[in-house]
Amino acid sequence: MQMTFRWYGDDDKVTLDQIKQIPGVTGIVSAIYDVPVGEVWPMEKIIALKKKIEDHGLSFETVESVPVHEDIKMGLPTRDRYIDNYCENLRNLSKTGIKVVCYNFMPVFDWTRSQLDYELEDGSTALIYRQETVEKMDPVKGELSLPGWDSSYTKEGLRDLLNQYKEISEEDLWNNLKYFLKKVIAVADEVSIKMAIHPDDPPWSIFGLPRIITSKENFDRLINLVDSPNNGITLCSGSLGPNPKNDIPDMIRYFGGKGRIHFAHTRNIKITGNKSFEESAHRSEDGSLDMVEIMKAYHDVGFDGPMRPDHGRMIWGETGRPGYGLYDRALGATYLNGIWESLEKQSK
Ligand code: DNO
Repeated sequence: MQMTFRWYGDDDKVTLDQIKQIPGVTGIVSAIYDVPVGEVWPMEKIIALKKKIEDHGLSFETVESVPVHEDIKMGLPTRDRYIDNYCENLRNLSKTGIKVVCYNFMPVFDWTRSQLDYELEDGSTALIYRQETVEKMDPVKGELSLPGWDSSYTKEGLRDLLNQYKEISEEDLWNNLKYFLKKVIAVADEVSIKMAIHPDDPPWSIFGLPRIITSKENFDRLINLVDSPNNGITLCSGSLGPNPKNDIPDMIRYFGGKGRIHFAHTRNIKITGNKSFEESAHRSEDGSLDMVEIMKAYHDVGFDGPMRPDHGRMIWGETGRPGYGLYDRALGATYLNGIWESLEKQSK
């Protein structure tokens, strides 16, 4: 396992100098953020990003994410151009030493929360999701808390997009994913890039949109759409965890045993009701997931890919990008590294 940390580039309040000082963090996960979704990332931008990271003594082998254009998810005739661009990105990334590419296939909205600054008992703030609040929200009116969303849509653009999705069923989305993967995995095979789909967060439909990457069964269907070792997953415990039916250690053993987990997002959540949860601190005691069992499953399957701590709370007065401050994620990385060290020693 290689412990990594997500960095949003020069606009990130958290600096590479700070990340470098977190014990045991040796790699950066990043992306090119100023190119519109669906376009080709200029090679010089990729090279400059890699150089900056490596100049800080950190490695850069995982991209999160190369986003998938909505026309691909909707299966529009224009999708082929965007798929060609996607393949071009993979070729370019592989030339600069990238080994893993994370992406998602969530229609319109990436990860979604009902509040970004909910105050927990200890005075820290966290992101939370309450189904009853989300049900009352109208995304077109801009009432959503969308930390990870492409906010470039106008109100009209968003309304049109949501209307277009009314015609698209879960099965349509599966077909569109298959069409995408057939072309993209062929290139991934050619250039040795491991594709790692991120599960839908939360793992159920929101605003009536189809969502399919939500469970063990669906991950299994995904890896069989195109049967290549490069067609794999990002196992995100915090995205899958809000559904108590998702047995995360079992999924790690199953997909890790098949060599299909290419990237691990490891964080805890606390289930607070039906389809409701808070993003807790990483420790098992603070949330609903057993983090030792999760790390043990990774250890048992010999996971040797990149892992990162995931969303942190805001603590010690820190302000910044929701979920992506420095302090709590650094504590998370250290906690996970501690469990890993203990597992390593016990297995010798
Ligand atoms: C949230 C992230 C997601 C993830 C994308 C992958 O914090 O895990 O936004 O990067 O879904 O494409």
